[in-house]
Amino acid sequence: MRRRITAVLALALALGAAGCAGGAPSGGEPAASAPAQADPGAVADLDCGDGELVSQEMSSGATWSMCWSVDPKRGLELTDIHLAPPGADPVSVIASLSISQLEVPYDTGERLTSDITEAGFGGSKMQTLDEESCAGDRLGADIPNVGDGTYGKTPHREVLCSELVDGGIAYHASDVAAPAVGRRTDWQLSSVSRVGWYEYVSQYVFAADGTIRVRLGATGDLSPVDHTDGDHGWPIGPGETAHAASHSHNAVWRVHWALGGPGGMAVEQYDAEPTGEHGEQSPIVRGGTAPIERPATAEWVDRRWWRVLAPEVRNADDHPISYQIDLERTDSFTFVEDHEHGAADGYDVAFTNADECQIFATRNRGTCGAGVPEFVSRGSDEPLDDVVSWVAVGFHHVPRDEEQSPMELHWQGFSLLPRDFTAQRFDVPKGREEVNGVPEGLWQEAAEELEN
Ligand SMILES: [Cu+2]
Repeated sequence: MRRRITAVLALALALGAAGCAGGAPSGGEPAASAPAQADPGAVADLDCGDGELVSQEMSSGATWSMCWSVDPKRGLELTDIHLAPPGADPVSVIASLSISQLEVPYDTGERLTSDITEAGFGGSKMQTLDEESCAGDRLGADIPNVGDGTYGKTPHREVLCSELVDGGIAYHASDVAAPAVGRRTDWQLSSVSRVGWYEYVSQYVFAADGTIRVRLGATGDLSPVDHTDGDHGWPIGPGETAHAASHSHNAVWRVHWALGGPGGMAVEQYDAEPTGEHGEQSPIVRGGTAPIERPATAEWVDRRWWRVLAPEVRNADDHPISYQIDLERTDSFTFVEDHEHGAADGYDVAFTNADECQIFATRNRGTCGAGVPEFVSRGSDEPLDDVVSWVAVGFHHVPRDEEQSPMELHWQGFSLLPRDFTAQRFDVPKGREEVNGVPEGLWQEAAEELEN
């Protein structure tokens, strides 16, 4: 309860600060699904169970709220993620979000770890934060030293860092019609887990515009026992000595969506292809979406992206609210485990219906399948509805001299972008309130002036 009050207090302070900074948000339209209430409390009223509620008002006037907890295997898990546009009620976005496997195969073929299912990011692997590792608020949780806490001690430790940072320029736009410059805040939630010689930062960045950036950072030390030759590593000692073995960090996150509420969702893939025809000035490219109706895996190609949408929940422009999965062009991979279990190709993203037994992307236990390719094939004749996205982001790590020692953090991840969550941006600056579609009046005159 104390945490809740602290969060609300922080919210009031943030509101005050936003007011002083000027540029008060005004134009964002609430998503149509939000039930009308006398007092649109921006913080979702959540029952977090064993977890804790955290919330943050952003520079745009939007408010994020969610529960956080620590799973012995998956480490930091965020649940019931809600986003309230400025002046509107919170809208459900994600039911649960966490990493679901981190596989590290060495190029020598001599080592393979599945860090989430073997070691885990929670329990004693999760590091206690201090002033150096967290410049924001350090939040505590009961972290069992052994398994789920049935045995051993369960100390209360500060393991979550909640940090509101300057996110740089949000927009910088034409001084012809209505000059506007604005900065934005980013809210970072992160934890640190030690697995072997590596230390991993699990980070989720909630941005003022509704974007969610999912990140895994790796630091610590290169393995002191994995050295090889020039074909499988890189010399990090003097001359041609100490070839540290190259390896991959194969990460998959599980995103269980609850866009506009649980279930009732759909998935689409967008593609755009050059037609081979040329217009007056440029090649003609044709693009559009196609439904992914049943569980499936998909691979990234140029110009391709996916979105999860709530067809029944509409913004003020009558567009279904959705979130886009943006892979930010990273290394593709096929899990070694999957390949050994008959999967011909890897995937960049896969879609399944939620099943509480389907938790780990590989080495999943139970009768519901050993990993994502099996989850997909088992569910392939049910229509997608209660959508889970499995997002795969790899990083082929060739060690560098500078990584001794310790290793500078290197990051891999992806973004989830709101697409049509609201009819306009959350924080419409003065003079742009009416811009929604083809702009009129002053804007047309300005456009004509620019053309001439
Ligand atoms: Cu590495």
